[in-house]
Amino acid sequence: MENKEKDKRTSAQPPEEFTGIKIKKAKKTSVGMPAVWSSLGHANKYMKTGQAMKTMFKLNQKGGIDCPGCAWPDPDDDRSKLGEYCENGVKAIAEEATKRRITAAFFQQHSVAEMAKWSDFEIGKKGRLTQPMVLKKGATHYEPISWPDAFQLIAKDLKGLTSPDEAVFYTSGRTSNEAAYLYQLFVREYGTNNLPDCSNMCHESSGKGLSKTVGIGKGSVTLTDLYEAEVIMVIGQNPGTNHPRMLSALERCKENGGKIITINPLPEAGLMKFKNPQRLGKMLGSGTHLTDLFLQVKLNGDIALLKAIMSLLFYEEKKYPEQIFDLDFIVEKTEGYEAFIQDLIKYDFNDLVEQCGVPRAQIKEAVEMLRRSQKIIVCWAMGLTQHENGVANIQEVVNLLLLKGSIGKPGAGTCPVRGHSNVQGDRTVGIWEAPPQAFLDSLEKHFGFKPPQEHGYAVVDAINAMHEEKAKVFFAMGGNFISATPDTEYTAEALRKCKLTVHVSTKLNRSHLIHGEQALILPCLARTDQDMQAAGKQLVSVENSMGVVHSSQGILPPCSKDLMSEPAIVAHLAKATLGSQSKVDWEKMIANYDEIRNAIEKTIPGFDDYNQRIREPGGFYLPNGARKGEFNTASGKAQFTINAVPDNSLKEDEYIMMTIRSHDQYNTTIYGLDDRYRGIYNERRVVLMNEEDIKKKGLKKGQVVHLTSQYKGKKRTANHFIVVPYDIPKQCIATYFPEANVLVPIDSFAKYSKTPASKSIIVKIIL
Ligand SMILES: Nc1nc2c(c(=O)[nH]1)N[C@H]1C(S)=C(S)[C@@H](COP(=O)(O)OP(=O)(O)OC[C@H]3O[C@@H](n4cnc5c(=O)[nH]c(N)nc54)[C@H](O)[C@@H]3O)O[C@H]1N2
Ligand SMILES: Nc1nc2c(c(=O)[nH]1)N[C@H]1C(S)=C(S)[C@@H](COP(=O)(O)OP(=O)(O)OC[C@H]3O[C@@H](n4cnc5c(=O)[nH]c(N)nc54)[C@H](O)[C@@H]3O)O[C@H]1N2
Ligand code: SF4
Ligand SMILES: [Mo]
Repeated sequence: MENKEKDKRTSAQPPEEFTGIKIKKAKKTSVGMPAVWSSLGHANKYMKTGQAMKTMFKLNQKGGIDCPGCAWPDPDDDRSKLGEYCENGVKAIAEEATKRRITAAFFQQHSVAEMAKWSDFEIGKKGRLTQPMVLKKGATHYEPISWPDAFQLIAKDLKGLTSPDEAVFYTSGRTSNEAAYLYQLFVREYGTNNLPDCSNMCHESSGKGLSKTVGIGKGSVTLTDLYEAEVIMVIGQNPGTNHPRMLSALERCKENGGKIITINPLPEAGLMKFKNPQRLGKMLGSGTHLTDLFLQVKLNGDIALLKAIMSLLFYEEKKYPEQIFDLDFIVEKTEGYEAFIQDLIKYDFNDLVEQCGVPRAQIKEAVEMLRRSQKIIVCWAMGLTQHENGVANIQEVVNLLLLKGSIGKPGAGTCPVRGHSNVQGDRTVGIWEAPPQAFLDSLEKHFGFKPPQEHGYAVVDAINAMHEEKAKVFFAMGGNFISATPDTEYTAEALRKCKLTVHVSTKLNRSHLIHGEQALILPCLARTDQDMQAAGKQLVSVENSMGVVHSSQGILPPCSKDLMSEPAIVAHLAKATLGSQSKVDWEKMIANYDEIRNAIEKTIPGFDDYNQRIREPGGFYLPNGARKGEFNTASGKAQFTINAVPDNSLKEDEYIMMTIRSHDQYNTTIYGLDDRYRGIYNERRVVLMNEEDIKKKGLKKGQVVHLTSQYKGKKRTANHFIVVPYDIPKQCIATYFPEANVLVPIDSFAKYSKTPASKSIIVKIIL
């Protein structure tokens, strides 16, 4: 109890302190020389010089190291000799291959309460974790623990639970296929499907919406399709910051005569104009205009906008029968067209225009670009998925593509752009609280144990279960749960109620500081580190956003002899927990990761000759029905769906808020304090507002305000944000994630996918 009282005083949120804001004009062009300087400066500041060079040469090259940044794919053909990576890839590498170290002495010096007062930027800059640490019951400081003792401690608590379902096993998306597969195997043999992951907060809405409509929860396009498309729509995504090399693909599409429509409440610099750093000639010129048509939609106005576009297309189709829609495709390959059209024509066009906030003339321009095109790709990310109607958003995108027959042929299709570098692979190999029955059956057949049949907790359910003390052990394979999840204070209470919280991590983060009765930090090898096991140097594999599985092999000497690889941690934990009852030969699995890949090959379709194909340069594509126009739905047809236009009505003093990433962060890892493209420097506690709203509320640029959100009777507050005038629609505002996560209500999430609605939080601004 005493310990719990003390914990309550450590804040679960970043400190509400300012760092000294400078505001400049938002940029119109992205990348180019400033990005190159920025990334090289970053690498040199934090890494040993020789190691920085060595790593960069291997980054994203065939047979090299997969960038631990985002999941954007590498070209199948020749890769740029100037380096097949971006500024943020370099930052991601510099962050994990930092020369700084955290030792036992560091933890002796700094109490948990003291560290909790640091900003995320400060926490992240302390360096790599180097040995296992334990926070004993009632203790104020972490202290060293041996690996065997750490595994015994966890095993004891796991074995002491009334049911395996009282444990939760989280995964973040950097974990390799090999580690993820072994992890889910252990968790399922132990007896639970409680495998929530970062995907629950990310593209789960895409997975759910796409599975239902086109029969596969992944995108259908390849990089080459992007080059060939006639129109690419980029909706709710900021690739200039979050998937920088996507801009090169958009540039190639434009060079081939394609057009780009961007739908976003913000005119994101990266999408407007781009100087390609991989092509010298391009970098020195004035840059390529990427976006042909920018539709500045209101927050969560996408369904209204898409319906407005589709209504006009339908009107055109009536004028020019069979010239606008692909009726052959619709008849042969889809279901639900008539019902969809019946619903569509019910909407009043003027209402739709009002609801989306995009001028009528621009909607017509979009229709002009789409009406004769047959090869359309829609790319999207968090701007579509993180709403209560996130799944409906995706289904509405699919409706548009189905009308145009734009799926299952070259140059056309769905492109949900994935976040973490292996988040898609983790799901493919079994990190899923709701596994398909066929997969469970296949595990049973191959390994001879009965996996749990009931579905487990996704992220939001897991938090609630910990709150209700139905879950008592929280284990995280990577990630930063407290800062990534919604409703920070509520989630903190949930974690503090746990008997044990365990984090397998490369770097210190806030989740180590908001802990259960006991806590463990288990330091692991990172993507860039050499992984040596009994049979020699190991490689791992990852799947990118377009379903290509390829290898990655670290080259740097591990920063401490006390690090373990993620698969080794799982294997040792499994042995300690399951003992001789286990049906799996864990030692054999980790002696040579080929054994893990053999097991994947035997239990998951699409991985034939895994060990051979993973060693081929560039890897291999996983099967994808939608890509071939085969829809693996119950009826074998793609499904039109009816999705209501969400009600975004606001009271006069209310705003709809999105929580977004700055240019200098990777999720909860804060690389720096600048958001260069948006012209915001040295500060993260900002709220981006429309100039007229600022005036109307009697506020001034630079003024400090507080934000509150009220949802289902509960009020949440986040203090101290600096008002920054920005080109954003009226009554829409933006703050950064994770500073504003405290305002995201735990019970505001997408229907079907349970993805927290962190892009449409209703807030008030108070003084
Ligand atoms: N450098 C860097 N790279 C990253 C990450 C990172 O943090 N840093 N994170 C990785 C991860 S895990 C992910 S999931 C991706 C995230 O990549 P993004 O989804 O691009 O990231 P966000 O910053 O969340 O940006 C969402 C974009 O959607 C827009 N938006 C918000 N609401 C709406 C809406 O209602 N409608 C429309 N049309 N647009 C809207 C915002 O203005 C913003 O441009 O990036 C990955 N890559
Ligand atoms: N409000 C709001 N909340 C959001 C979002 C948003 O847009 N708005 N976005 C959501 C999204 S899209 C996502 S994906 C989640 C992200 O949620 P998470 O994936 O949980 O968070 P990250 O910040 O990516 O995790 C960073 C930590 O991972 C650890 N790490 C890094 N590399 C490795 C590794 O190789 N192995 C291991 N074991 N650990 C490693 C480091 O310790 C680091 O501190 O956040 C979600 N939360
Ligand atoms: S686009 Fe993504 S994967 Fe490619 S180098 Fe940049 S951060 Fe890494
Ligand atoms: Mo994500």
